Amino acid sequence: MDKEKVFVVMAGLKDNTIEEEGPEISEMIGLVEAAGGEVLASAIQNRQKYDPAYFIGKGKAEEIKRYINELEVDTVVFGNDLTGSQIRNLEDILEAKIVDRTTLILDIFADRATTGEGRLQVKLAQLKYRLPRLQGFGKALSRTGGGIGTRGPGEQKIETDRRHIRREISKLEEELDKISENRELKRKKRIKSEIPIVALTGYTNAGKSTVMNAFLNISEEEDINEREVFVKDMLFATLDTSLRRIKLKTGEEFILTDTVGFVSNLPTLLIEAFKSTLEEIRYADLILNVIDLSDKEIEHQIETTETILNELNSGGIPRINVFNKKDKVDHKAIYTGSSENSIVVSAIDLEDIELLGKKIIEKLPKTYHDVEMEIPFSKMKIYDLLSTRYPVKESNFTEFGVDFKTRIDEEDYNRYKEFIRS
Ligand SMILES: Nc1nc2c(ncn2[C@@H]2O[C@H](COP(=O)(O)OP(=O)(O)OP(=O)(O)O)[C@@H](O)[C@H]2O)c(=O)[nH]1
Ligand SMILES: [Mg+2]
Repeated sequence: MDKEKVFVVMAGLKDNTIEEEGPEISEMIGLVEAAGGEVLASAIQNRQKYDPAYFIGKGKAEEIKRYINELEVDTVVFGNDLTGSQIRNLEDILEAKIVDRTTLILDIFADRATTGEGRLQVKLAQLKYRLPRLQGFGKALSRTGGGIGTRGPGEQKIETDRRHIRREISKLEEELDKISENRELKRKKRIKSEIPIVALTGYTNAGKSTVMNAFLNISEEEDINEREVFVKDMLFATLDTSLRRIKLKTGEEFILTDTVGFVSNLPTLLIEAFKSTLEEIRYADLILNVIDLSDKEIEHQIETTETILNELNSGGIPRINVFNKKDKVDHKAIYTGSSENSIVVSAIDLEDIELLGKKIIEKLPKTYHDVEMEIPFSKMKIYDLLSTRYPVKESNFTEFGVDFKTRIDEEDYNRYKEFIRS
């Protein structure tokens, strides 16, 4: 099938301008491609304020109309969000399908969502976004019937009845609440199990899922094939959260979570819809923030990720910045901040992942285990050492040695496993 031909339009404001070939435009091109379209050309306009009727200037719209006639464009994608009446007015002038930024991103998500929860979340976000824009979308989308901007899980046609949509929204919210309660229960169970949680975050396509799979590869567990997660060179390959238990050779364990990637101006509705998915990040003991070193727009990538991590209130969680894909760049050009909180790796190099594993253990708040131990008389030195290091309770001498309860850290737990009775 031929790719949908797209013209990208983006507007900036005087104190927040857009450049002709700047990072915002290349991000938009990536998003259009992720939605299955092909960008033929783009236009930008920096304005004092956005035009209430046409978003960009009417003159600019007319100029764009001439280009799109020439190029035989199917769809005009705006890199900003539009109101219902702006969509309608632009459609009248441009005589093409108009898709705005949030609609485009939701469309990609609709295409990618595989699990029940992901699909419900996307559908909810789509309906909420459409509700105040029905007039605009109703007309714009019925014109071409299909393609970018029209995808939705389990949806045949764009629903235009307000009451019906509202009912649908409450139904979806109820269903999602139930799933979220269930998730909460599971989370409590995990917290009780005392295994620390490490969350992967970062820009989409930075390599989060690749890091996850690399850890599975060096993990002591078997049957990793079944447990590997999906990796692909595309935006938003991952939409759902996966949790995997990782056990390092040295015995330390943690749960690693992989979740949806970030993109700049991630629509608020989408953050809201994916709240319970993104919440995994807030409950983490440590964040592994993956950054793609080979990205030409690395500063934009870092800025975006920082903004979203702030919005998720994750400031208090210890963090390691993982600068990834070092195999794709000239080392001399790398700037990665302080080495205390960052590491430069290639996720496809398992030695690098081992080093990252070490760093994770260093950074993780120490975990303690309540244990009952029995140490034979021949190893009394160990008892002496442990009793100076930790408070010892209920110690009793038996005919074999000493029997006691205490609370020890992960390292000693692994070191003296043979003496632990429970
Ligand atoms: N050369 C190189 N490629 C890598 C490295 N790490 C990941 N990649 C590639 O980068 C692409 C994206 O990797 P993913 O792991 O899917 O990225 P992600 O962050 O999970 O992306 P989303 O799930 O889409 O948000 C894939 O084609 C990987 O093979 C690396 O260290 N070096
Ligand atoms: Mg992924």
